[in-house]
Amino acid sequence: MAGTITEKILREHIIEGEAKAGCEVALKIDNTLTQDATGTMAYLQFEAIGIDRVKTQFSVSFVDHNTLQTDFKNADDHRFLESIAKRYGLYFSKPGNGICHQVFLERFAIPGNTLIGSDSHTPTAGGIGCFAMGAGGLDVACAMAGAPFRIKYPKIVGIHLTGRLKPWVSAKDVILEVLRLVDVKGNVGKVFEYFGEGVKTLSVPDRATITNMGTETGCTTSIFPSDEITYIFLKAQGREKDFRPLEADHDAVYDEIIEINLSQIEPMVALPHSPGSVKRVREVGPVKVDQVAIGSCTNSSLRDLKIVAKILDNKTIADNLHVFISPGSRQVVEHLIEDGDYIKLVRAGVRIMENACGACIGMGCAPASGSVSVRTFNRNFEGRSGTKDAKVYLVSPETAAATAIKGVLTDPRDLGDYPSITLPDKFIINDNMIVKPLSEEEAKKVEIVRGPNIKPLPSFEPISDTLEGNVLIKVGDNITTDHIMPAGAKILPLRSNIPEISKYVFEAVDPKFYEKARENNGGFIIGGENYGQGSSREHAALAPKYLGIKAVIVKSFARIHLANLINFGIVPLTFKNPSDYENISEGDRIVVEIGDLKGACVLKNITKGITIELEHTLSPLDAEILKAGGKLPWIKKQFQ
Ligand code: MIC
Ligand code: SF4
Repeated sequence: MAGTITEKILREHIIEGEAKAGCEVALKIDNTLTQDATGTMAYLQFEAIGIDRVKTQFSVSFVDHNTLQTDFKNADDHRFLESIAKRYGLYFSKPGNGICHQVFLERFAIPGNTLIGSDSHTPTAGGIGCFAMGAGGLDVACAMAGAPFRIKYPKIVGIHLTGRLKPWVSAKDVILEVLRLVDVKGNVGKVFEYFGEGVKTLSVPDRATITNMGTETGCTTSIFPSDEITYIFLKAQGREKDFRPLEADHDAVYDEIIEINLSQIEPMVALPHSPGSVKRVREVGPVKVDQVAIGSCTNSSLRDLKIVAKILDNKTIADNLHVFISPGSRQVVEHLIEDGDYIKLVRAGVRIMENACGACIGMGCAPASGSVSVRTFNRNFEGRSGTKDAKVYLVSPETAAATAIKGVLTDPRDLGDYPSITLPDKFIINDNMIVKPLSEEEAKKVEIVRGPNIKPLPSFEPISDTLEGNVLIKVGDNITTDHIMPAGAKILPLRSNIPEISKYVFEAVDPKFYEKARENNGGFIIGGENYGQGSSREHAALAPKYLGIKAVIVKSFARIHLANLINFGIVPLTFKNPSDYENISEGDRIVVEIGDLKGACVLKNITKGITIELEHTLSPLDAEILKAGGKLPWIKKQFQ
């Protein structure tokens, strides 16, 4: 049967449901990944389900986000995660081994497999032809317990690549061009599948940069074929046995096609504060820059850092700025050292940080007040850098390096000849920071270590048919999970402590939100389009739930956040007529009749004396889960 890559992989993994766009399907999940900031919750939930060992082909637990150890909290979490991995049969990648997505791509990802990860950039593995999706921690816990993962069968958008990138233009510019075309909203339920001759000109790490930042479009995932280039990468990683060819058939039919001629792409930049505000670097002009940061799971591969080293070789960074580099993995660092690139970076004046998420999630390297930071990352949401009034621009490694030399946002083509780099036929393979799963017998003897930072999971009650309360906050379009539940060096260490972290919900949007939620005994959130875009952090649902949020009523939701709301028993509703958004204000008293959530609902605005029609996209199963008070009580029952 002819098909796209997506159809081929999904066909092999659908356990239940119809392969028709918009219909719910249950997928068998081959692999899972977690990172520390979402992982502690995911494993507390896995423990609560009560399974003795992970049931996937393999699962990996990484530590890459909370690596600053300013007190016991993060270190406690690391120790907990290591003991959990040993107890339940997972691989454990130690802090310092690298960013989960980069290490997963190098050492674990398998073409044709399904993967879910408790991190929204899990689609990075789509660069190798793996069907990889971000999910809430609870969904990952369920997959580890052997339960299928449910999604709406996607619409498949074919991105037809022709031509070849010109010198100084790289994969990051391709995904920025995609974002310029499709923006950060309106892509829920789509898979972006790349095909065409242009694909053959991109290496696996290039492809992974594109699928990584594809997350910012809000799609379910992005995927590339698995072809001879994939084989070369896997062979260089000593993993050729994991190769499997996987390409769309010539007569494959896509729901929509986007044409991109790689030869016509120029250096691009996403302006503050959205990855979708994309322009050509040339159009933006020479903005004065205070900081350049290179790294993150988007642009920290060996190729990316080698090109930066080549550009900075025998140069000095401009006087007016500071440069940080966070390599993606220890494999990348070992190569930079062996190949003599590390010294080039150090000599140029770069501050080389740990191979971890670091600056990308505000774990250090926060810019100065009101300053401009040019970064190779994937997100530039307001305040995410750790500095509320900083302006963050997103660019390619080439543009970042050119900017570092010139001191102003610079089109790298201004530097003259494009340096050439060579990548190894065989990467340095050193897995000594990956702890392998123990045998079943050994695993049973492991004691789980819980420090005082790990608080038990809160439990929630079934939901009644009528919800009543006050509107606690009304927000606009494109609210990110960073707005709802901020990250950064101060708040991230509280991820394993829901009562404590809930004090920071909406902190930057309304510093009084926590008090209001407490005084009103919970209530409602009203929002616009694309509510909950960005991170997969389930804390953006779990902490509001803990504060008594009953329902979130918006114009539209981002996919992972919608699933997280259902998982934690907050009712996600949308306006039937988006203009009704205007008919509710903060402080209004409202009553929502949800009944059994099988059909539409009605909202009575008691303060304004009006009635508003609401809708939802909940399947009967979602409704059942919600009414039970969330997925944990529901899944526990299934396994009993
Ligand atoms: C992010 O990039 O926002 C994060 C931090 O990696 C999150 C996960 C988290 O909040 O822990 C993500 O992308 O899902
Ligand atoms: Fe880490 Fe940033 Fe990637 Fe999130 S986007 S996984 S914080 S590097």
